[in-house]
Amino acid sequence: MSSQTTERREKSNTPAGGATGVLDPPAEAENQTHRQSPPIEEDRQTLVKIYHQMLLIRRFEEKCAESYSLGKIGGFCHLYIGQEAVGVGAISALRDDDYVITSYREHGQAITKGISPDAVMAELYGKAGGCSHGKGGSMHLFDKRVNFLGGHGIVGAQIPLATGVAFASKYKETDQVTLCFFGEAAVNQGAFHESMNLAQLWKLPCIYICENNQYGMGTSLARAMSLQNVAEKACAYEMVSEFVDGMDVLAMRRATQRAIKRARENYLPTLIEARTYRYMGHSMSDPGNYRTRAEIEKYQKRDPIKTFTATLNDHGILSDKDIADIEAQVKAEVERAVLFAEESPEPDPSELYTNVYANPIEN
Ligand SMILES: Cc1ncc(C[n+]2csc(CCOP(=O)(O)OP(=O)(O)O)c2C)c(N)n1
Ligand SMILES: [Mg+2]
Repeated sequence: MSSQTTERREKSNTPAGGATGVLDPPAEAENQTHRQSPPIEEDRQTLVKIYHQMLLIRRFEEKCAESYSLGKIGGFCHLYIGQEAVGVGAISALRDDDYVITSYREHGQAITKGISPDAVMAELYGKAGGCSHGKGGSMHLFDKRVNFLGGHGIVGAQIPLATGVAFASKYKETDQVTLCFFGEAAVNQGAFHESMNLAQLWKLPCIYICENNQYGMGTSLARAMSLQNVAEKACAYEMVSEFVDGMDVLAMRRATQRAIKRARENYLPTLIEARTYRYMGHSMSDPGNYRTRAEIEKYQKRDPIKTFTATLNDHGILSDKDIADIEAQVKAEVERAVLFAEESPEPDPSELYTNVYANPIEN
């Protein structure tokens, strides 16, 4: 092993966090973060759409938390609050016919890909008007019409599925790409490594986005992963990878655009590590005793929505009035989604076995 390799490994293996072992962004990313977002190149319409989507999913999920506490949403419910820039920035770079597949923390990505907030909220309420007809709930949102392929509850399960979808696109000679989101705890699964190997070997148009929010349930990354800079793992497969500040929506968009270009033009996969943070517990039933309020507040200071609001305001793209108008519009959209969910009927008992792919045991 060369001394250079040894040195890199030693550096990577050193937990960079404090008492909790939480990772800060690597030094170069920290500089980028504090320096500025990338220069703005997008037109106003695109920027307003991105802003609107981030705010919509933030307010939508605040309402989810409220409805869950009132007992209107049952089962598990994992919120994305704090991570919005990752999903919105990445999906904003896609074409409508591209695919998105993700984990159970997917309300925001589902809405951004084009499922209506009404259909997502109704699904959380377990109602017939939900995008999975009330049978999936929070963790299993699907809509083939917008190429949103779930919503998967098994950690890492979506990674080989995404690889298969990308294989199909290449086989059929379409130029569609697949965006696959997963948490950093999924990276320790064998399925991640098997997928990376085949995607690079077979040159598949798949973009793997690791949302490194630094915790898998209550376990910090430092306690569970030997090489904690996830992007570096791509070198084992000779795959291109990139580290991105996941609190910066435009940085996410640019990195995804670069990956899409590689995927569409040359059928090449990419691994993106987006370092981010979730403000809420792992799920609604998590009291979060494994981390401090100070740690959460540290990340809230760099809140992706607040930062983007300031950027757009500073550049004269959104006035104070525009910001207030969008806030009011979003509030109305969320209220309408709740009303839709409340008024939507319960699934009919006759629907029990439709679209269920388990064979009943035959006697
Ligand atoms: C194969 C498997 N093992 C364990 C679990 C239980 N589990 C649910 S979420 C989770 C943590 C996943 O963390 P991460 O991948 O970082 O995603 P995040 O929740 O942070 O978005 C675990 C261990 C599961 N659902 N599937
Ligand atoms: Mg995580």
